[in-house]
Amino acid sequence: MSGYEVNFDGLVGLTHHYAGLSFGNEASTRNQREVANPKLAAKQGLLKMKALADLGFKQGVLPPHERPHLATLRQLGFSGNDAQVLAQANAYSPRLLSSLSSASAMWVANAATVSPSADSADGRVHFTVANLNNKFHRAIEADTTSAILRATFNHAAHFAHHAALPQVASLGDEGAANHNRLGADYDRPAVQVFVYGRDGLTTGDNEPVRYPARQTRLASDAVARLHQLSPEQTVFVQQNPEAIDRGVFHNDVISVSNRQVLFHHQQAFVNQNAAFDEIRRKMARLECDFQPIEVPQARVTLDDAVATYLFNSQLLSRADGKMTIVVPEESRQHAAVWSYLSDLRESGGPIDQIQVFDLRESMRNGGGPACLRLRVALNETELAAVNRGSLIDDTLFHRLNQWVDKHYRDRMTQEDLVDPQLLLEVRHALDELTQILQLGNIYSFQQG
Ligand code: SUG
Repeated sequence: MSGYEVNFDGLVGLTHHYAGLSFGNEASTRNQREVANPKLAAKQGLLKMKALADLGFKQGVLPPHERPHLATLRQLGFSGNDAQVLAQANAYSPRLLSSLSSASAMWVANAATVSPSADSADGRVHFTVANLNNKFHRAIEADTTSAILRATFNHAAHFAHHAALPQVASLGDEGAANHNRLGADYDRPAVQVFVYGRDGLTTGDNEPVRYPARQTRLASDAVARLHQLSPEQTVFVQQNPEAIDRGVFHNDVISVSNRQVLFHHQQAFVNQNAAFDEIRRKMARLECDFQPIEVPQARVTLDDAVATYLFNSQLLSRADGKMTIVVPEESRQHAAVWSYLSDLRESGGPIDQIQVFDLRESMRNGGGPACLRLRVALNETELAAVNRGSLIDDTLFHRLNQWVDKHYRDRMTQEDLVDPQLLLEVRHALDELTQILQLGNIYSFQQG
């Protein structure tokens, strides 16, 4: 094994709450208006980062966004001082204020699509910020995400940054959550698999009918072009529309890759066999065997997959060449899924360890272990060019924990968002965080 997969996790923001904003994401709808605990949410995320760093995996962190998002509220015509803007927006529509206060930027698997330098013609790591066009509360993430990624990967010789695709439905792009990479090593050429839910140009017959397909083929094609990927190293696969209609709103809820392995559900893709033949053929050109691990419907149903987030797992390569699977507590609590995982561990295959994390606060909005991380495959030189303050070690973990203790509330509902004091708390905390992470002034409130 050579090169590194560095997982950058999103730190949960101070306004984390349950707003029911994501139609098609069943947990989000089910838990609308429940009381959230931002402090606990942030600490659960930090514990995952720390535990994986302690196990020897490279781990980074990406900061939350400013919420409520005053700039968008002003763009919508609310005016006066900040407190007045909040009061007007709340009087107009508490749901609108809630939408512009979501901490959804924590799910950084949707921040961008990332292509490692080994695959791109110009030998740089490419990032395209996701436009997240399908949901208003997420579409407003793009500008800040762009500033954060540019500050974290701030070296033009190594890192190429692309703006989000135009904000139209036909170019809907949800980032790395719909992207897998299959190959021998992180710093050697591999095959990139782009998964889309609908075409974007034409209305096909084979589209979901109940829930939206967020990612379009048109967007995936554009990202592959921007990242200078060769057609011989890319595969475009449609996600099974039935799975989307059952609540699989991103591909990372039904499949996950690492190196040569694709861990996936039997009903994940359209024309699954043909897609796998293409992946196998393209990997063979790179002298790598494809190793799909298919979970049959008879053992884990689509509904079980959505309820437990079995596939929203992280597959991490250890120094001994074997893999650890990182799953949420909900997978352990489910008899059929846990029995499957236990058999997988004993099967003699590449995945022989299971790590379980309690991420309940994020899970209740439909975000599991894999949603919370952005994978960035880097070689040694590129790793050295990453902003030092963004990589988790003991010292940073303790500082971030203290920072959370100092600034976060342990209870958050929609009613709290109108409080101008909350906005001040958020800005004060984020200002301090940019210093801890040494990111410079990335927020618009720091520029004024
Ligand atoms: O976009 N939930 C997010 C969850 C994203 C999960 N990410 C991946 N699968 N990679 C979404 O649906 C819910 C917010 C609310 O309802 O309060 C939300 O945005």
